[in-house]
Amino acid sequence: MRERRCRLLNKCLLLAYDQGMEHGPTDFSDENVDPAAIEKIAKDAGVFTGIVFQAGIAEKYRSDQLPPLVVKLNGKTGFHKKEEPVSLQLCSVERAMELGATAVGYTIYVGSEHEEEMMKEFGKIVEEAHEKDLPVVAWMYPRGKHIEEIEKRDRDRGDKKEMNETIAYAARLGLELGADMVKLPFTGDTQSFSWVVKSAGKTRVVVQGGGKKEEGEFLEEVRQIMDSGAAGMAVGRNVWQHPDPVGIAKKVAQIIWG
Ligand code: FBP
Repeated sequence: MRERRCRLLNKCLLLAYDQGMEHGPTDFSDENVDPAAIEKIAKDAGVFTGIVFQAGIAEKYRSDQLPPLVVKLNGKTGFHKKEEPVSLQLCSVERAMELGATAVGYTIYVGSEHEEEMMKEFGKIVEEAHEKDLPVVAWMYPRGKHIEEIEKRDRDRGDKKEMNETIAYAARLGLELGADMVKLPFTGDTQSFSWVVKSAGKTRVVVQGGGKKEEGEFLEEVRQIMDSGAAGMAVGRNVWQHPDPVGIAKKVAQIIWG
């Protein structure tokens, strides 16, 4: 494994900014709707080990002073919430490299009726990216009606046993498919998340930020995630929707790197 792939395997803090495709501009304010504002946050904070863009933004806003670029290769809109989730490849590995990517990202909706299609596409991406010595980050998100059934069974029992085991399954699936890093939801406690991290083996684990939370709650979550043995965070809204994005980014980095 050459240097470029190793770099992603260390502790990391990725700044995610692909929500414009996934959710539309609804997440944005007058300021952070401008990708240039996100670039300024990344530059001023100086703590991010990567920034996640879709190809369109990477093409128009990429600058050399930014953290290493992770180009997201697939994505979907928010218009099909009632259907089984599926997200297919929109950008090639080759194009991502032309745009300056130092890693590529891809979402698999684990448990969706379309998971096989995404796994197949992801397998080919891993093959091609690794041939070019490019690390691959897999957003492993359990979603769809089978996952909703699991959540319902957990709710009826009053625990999160099955869902936590599903997140560990998603982590393991990432390892089996050849991901260098998996991005997962947090289970909510250190004990269950340590099992998730163990299940991922040599595939490093980062955690999504999710919707904007109160600062104390968010930072406590980051502490628990790091105590579980995770490599770091891949966070968007909890940074750029914060009144002090640079300040919160530095606090997260302080927890990750101590
Ligand atoms: P956040 O930290 O803002 O949650 O970003 C993480 C992320 O995975 C993004 O990369 C992606 O656009 C978004 O969440 C998808 O959110 P969801 O699938 O929950 O709608």
